[in-house]
Amino acid sequence: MSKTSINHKQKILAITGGVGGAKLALGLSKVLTEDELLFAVNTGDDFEHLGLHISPDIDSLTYALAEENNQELGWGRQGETWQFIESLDALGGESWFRLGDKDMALHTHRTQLLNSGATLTEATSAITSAMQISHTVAPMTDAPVRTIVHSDQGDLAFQHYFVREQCQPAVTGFSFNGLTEAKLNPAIEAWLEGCTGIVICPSNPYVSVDPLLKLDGFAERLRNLPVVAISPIVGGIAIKGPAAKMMAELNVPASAQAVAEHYKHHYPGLMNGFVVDKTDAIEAATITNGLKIPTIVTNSIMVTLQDRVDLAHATLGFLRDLAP
Ligand code: FO1
Repeated sequence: MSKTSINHKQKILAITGGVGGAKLALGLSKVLTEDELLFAVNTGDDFEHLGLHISPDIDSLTYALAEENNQELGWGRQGETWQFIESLDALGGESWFRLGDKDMALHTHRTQLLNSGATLTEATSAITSAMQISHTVAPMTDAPVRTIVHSDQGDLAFQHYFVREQCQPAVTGFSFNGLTEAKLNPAIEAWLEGCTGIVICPSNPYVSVDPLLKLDGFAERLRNLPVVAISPIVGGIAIKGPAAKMMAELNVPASAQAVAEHYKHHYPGLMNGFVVDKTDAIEAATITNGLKIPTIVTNSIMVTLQDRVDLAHATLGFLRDLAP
């Protein structure tokens, strides 16, 4: 895939978390060089497990950018074997969080780097470099931030909700332990100097995007930049993950429009543009005229690599049109 030679310098920040966001991230990485694009990643899903520091959203993005991600599962690495986790299970260990044999190398290496004093940013850089990823994958912060899911089965750590309980509990809300004390990753702060646009990838607004936007006044720092979000909801369903179920439980319609309303309500003035799938073309007019957020319609269901690249081009073209 040839890199598009943009006639003027672009410096894009892409906000991503989870599997849906990682799909567009790969498309963006094919269009923009490492000097034009930086990824800011949610770390609220992180947790300590089996003595390991697990960073699922960093890993989903890393494997996606390395084109090593497991397309069937959506998470983890392709071509996996499961000897470790099955042996652990046989020993009576905790096997509900499926750790593949190759994936285990990444978790143990990261944990060893962190235990030897590296920051999460440094550990992530060591791993992405080793996997020949040229773009920067920046954790939103190096401080510990942990998403807590409030539900009808009590307060749950994110992975307990998402994997152990398989998203069954009905959610009533979310909180982010450690968020108020956490500082924005300096690498992200530095990138904002001269940044020409922000892409909010099609990630879960509540648990993948909100932690980032609420961190250290980050949303305020984006005020005078063109910001475009791609809806993670298409035709009333989330392409991947529990976003639609969460919305239903929060008495919010599972629609692209409701995602736009979420961002407008919580971050007034932040969103300059919204991208919906052609399935939801009818909502585009309502979002544009009702919410006063210019909205474009395109194909946002990414099956092939070309779909990912096409959505990246459509989003970047929209950002350029919105730039002052
Ligand atoms: N998701 C699952 O639904 N089941 C799993 O067993 C599982 C294991 C896993 C291991 C490593 C990793 O990086 C991610 C893993 N995920 C698993 C996905 C993960 O829970 C989610 O991708 C994010 O936390 C939500 O975006």
